Amino acid sequence: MGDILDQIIKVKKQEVERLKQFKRLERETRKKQSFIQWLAQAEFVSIIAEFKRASPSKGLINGDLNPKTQAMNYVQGGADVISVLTDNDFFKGSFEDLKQVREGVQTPVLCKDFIVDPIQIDVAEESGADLILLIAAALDDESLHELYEYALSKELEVLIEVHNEEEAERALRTGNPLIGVNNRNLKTFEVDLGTTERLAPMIKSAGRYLISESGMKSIEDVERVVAVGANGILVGETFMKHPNLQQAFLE
Ligand code: IGP
Repeated sequence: MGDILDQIIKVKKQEVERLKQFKRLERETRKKQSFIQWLAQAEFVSIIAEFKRASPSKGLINGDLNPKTQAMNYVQGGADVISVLTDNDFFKGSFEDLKQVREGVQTPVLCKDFIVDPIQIDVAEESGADLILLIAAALDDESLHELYEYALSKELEVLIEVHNEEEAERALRTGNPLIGVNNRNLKTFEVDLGTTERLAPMIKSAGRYLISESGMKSIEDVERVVAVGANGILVGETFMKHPNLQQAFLE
């Protein structure tokens, strides 16, 4: 048995087979909300607030919250984007959660999943996503490029997630303007905000938008990543526990 990311990908491939059994009607692509356009004019760090019921490292976080209500709370508290974890096996989320969030908010919505096949992008799009996540650690270069191009063809924006220099280089090579640095190592669950500090110069000097993801619990944490040029922060657990975003970082 490999690490947790290997396990997640293995289960994900079974899910993909199930998704493929439902034949889909071709529909017109929906008009999307652009996070990239928002970032281009943003004066402050943008906030991506995540609907995250559970995680393999933390277990249940606040598993029974209503996705629509929570997303509306997030927006009222100042969130610019809502991220929804749609993985069910390890994070207890679903595409149904994504649909409900979509009903509640006008902001861009990010589908957070372990995407390994275009069919997942179809389902994300149909469920109301404006953006999708692609995790460099979970994809070889060929799949990364193929899925990236497929998402763009559906008029979705893409957040490419990296955790080290090699992944950052691969992400930069796609030309994508939006790069997420995950402070949590998906193989060990260790969190280190130093990861954002280390990779920021590479990403910023290439003229891309930098999103710092995971492990932020205080204003000091946010200040640390903003100091190295983060254009956005992605926060799950802390906001799930304190739906009032203004207070979440102060307690
Ligand atoms: C949120 P946190 O530590 O604030 O709950 O982290 C988000 O960054 C994290 O859920 C995440 C994630 C991922 C989850 C980042 N990348 C990839 C699943 C898959």
